Amino acid sequence: SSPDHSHDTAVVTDRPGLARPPLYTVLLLNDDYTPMDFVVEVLRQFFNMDAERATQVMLHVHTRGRGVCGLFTREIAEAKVATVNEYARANQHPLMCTMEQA
Ligand code: TYC
Repeated sequence: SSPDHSHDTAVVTDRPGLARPPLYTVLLLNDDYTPMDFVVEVLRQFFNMDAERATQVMLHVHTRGRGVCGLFTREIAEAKVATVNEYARANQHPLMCTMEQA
């Protein structure tokens, strides 16, 4: 009869050096002061969203308190968070961007 390959998946796929890195969720938090237009522009500029998607995400954050901007590797997520928070502060808005392991 045929050999049983049903347990071979890990042996074939776990090639050294090719493991996928852990992913991090980058989030925007709601606040009472940052203008909606500014949040939409942040999502378009730094997360490559079109106007419709950026508006959806902004309204989700506005109504639910937080929302997902995207999934990234740790270094990219850290850079996005720092860039957004620095941009918000430079424009004197309290907008907060954070990250957590997915
Ligand atoms: N709540 C803000 C307002 O009413 C809008 C807002 C949305 C602020 C999303 C932050 O991450 C945010 N102007």
